[in-house]
Amino acid sequence: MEALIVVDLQKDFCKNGTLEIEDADSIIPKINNLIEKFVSERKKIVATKDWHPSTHKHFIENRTDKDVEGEYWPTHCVQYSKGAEFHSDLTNRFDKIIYKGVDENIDSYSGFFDNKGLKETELRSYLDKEKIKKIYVVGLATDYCVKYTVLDGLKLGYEVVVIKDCCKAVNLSNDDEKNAIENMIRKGAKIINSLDI
Ligand code: VGL
Ligand code: ZN
Repeated sequence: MEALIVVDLQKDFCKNGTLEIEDADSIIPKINNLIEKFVSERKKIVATKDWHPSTHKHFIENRTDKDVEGEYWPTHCVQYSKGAEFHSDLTNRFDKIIYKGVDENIDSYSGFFDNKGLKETELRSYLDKEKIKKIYVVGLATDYCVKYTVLDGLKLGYEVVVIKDCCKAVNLSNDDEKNAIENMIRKGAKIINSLDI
């Protein structure tokens, strides 16, 4: 079986969000078309949600002299906040929602594991229960949560397809999106366009 994985399409990453990704809103109609297609084919659709406690150590606002490993970000996707909601235009036909980044000390870019590889979400057990072997990944952001979800998916043995025009990158550096795509291809992901599906 195949499933669609919609990564972190939450208000805080979209227009006027606290961690706004350029042009993020433009992928929503294309993702909605994919959702319709997967619904009509009776295939499962999973969404991930970045779901941080307000005390999250990776928020710039909570930074102390004791540095944490990894990046700092503006406060975003705080549990139960408006910014953590799905974008209002996104078709909510999800069979399963995976919450990640719930630990205040450890960030979690991948939908499968936290950044230290210590804790696992329900994603793998859900996919395995549904006999899903191939996943199509879309959403935000190409160079963070999409990338790490794809790399973990490959490590776990799934066939992984990234629909590139249904993803947007943070691009803290100019080449981040390009490097992320190259990295995912090198590790075995297939990159396609939404028109090719
Ligand atoms: C993400 C930065 C911080 C993402 C989440 O969804 O790619 N990026 N938290
Ligand atoms: Zn986050």
